[in-house]
Amino acid sequence: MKFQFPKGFYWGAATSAHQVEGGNHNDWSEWEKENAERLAKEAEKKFSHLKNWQEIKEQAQNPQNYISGRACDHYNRFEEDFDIAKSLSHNVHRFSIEWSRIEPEEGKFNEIEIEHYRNVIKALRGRDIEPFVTLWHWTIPIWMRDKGGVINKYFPNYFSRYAERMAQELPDVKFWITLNEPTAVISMAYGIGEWPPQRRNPLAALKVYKTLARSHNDAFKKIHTVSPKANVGFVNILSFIEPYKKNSILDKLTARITKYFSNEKFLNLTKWNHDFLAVDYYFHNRLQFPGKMKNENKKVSDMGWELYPEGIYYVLKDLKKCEKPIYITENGLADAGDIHREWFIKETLKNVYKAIQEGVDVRGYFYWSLLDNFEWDKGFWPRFGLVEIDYKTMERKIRPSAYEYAKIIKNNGF
Ligand code: IFM
Repeated sequence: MKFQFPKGFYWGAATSAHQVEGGNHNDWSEWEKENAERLAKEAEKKFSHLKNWQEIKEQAQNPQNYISGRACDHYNRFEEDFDIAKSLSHNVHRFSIEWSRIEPEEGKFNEIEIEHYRNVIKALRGRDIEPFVTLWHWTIPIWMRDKGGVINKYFPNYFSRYAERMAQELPDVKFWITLNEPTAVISMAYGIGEWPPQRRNPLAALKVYKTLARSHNDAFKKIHTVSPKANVGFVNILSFIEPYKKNSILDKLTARITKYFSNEKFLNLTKWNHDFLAVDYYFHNRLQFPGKMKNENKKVSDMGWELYPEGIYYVLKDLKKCEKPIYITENGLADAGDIHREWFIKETLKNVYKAIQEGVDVRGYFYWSLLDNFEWDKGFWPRFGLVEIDYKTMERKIRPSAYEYAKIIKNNGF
């Protein structure tokens, strides 16, 4: 075996509530209804450059594609899905709790929904799969949206009250993730302004850094008060950012500033409050002043994202100085034909292995995602799953790469 991982390494996959459960009612589900027609009309302009445009065209131009609806019906089929994860030898699974189910009205917690997530955890434990539980994977209850959502200065109070309640209700959870990829929301909702509430405003974006950082910090403390031994962190989406020309001062400055806002600022604002670092790795940004992407794009996913597995090595090396255990809580690609997935997972793992050999304390890897799912404003056509979903019949079909990943897991390496 060439790439033998440390004993006890966690191997699995991740999902998020809104993307797989179905039947959610939150700020996103409302936004989808209002924007589906527009997104379908814009599809050609946005995606016709993709090599697979002919294959996705019909779906991408259909407004229904942009409605999460029943998604994968995972809410009702989680047992079946965890059977699949078990059959693929996963020993860990990351999922999220849907806040809008738990607290559909301000201050009123729904016991039935709490019980649902208790059962989800039980189902994982019953299969010897360790749960990593995310409390906020972007969607918010309607009442919170009506108060302004994440920009409301009291958002941290509401969020940490919910987090505390969850810690009380689910005391055996060992790994809590407060927030998923806060900087993705900051940039997509408040920077670029494409996601709800589509507020393109740099000052608002700066404010949201603060409200979300406080949300994490407050939740971190509250969860620890309830469960002193729990491990609590937030998920940071970290890109490998480099200047296009190594000797250009302006390119270097562009890369430096981008790196600060996307990789470092949030971590600095939450500095003392992590038991572990959680990293989602997808992007390589080779930047030319004043912000042009100059990636080589030798291989790209179905969404046109560059496949650059070697970047994870640099991201991990950068985190070594934090001296905390690291979990790769997401890494994956949209690849409907399952052409690159096995290669991508293996290349990524080689680079993770290299970082571990150089002293970085990486303890787990979660492929994104266990299932094909609802990819936010792109809808259902991007296929990230180890398991393919037929959205008409809800049939699950394991992709060949998932079996290759299972072999790696069984051998704790390859
Ligand atoms: O689907 C998303 C997920 O919700 C957060 N991380 C990135 C994934 C792929 O875009």
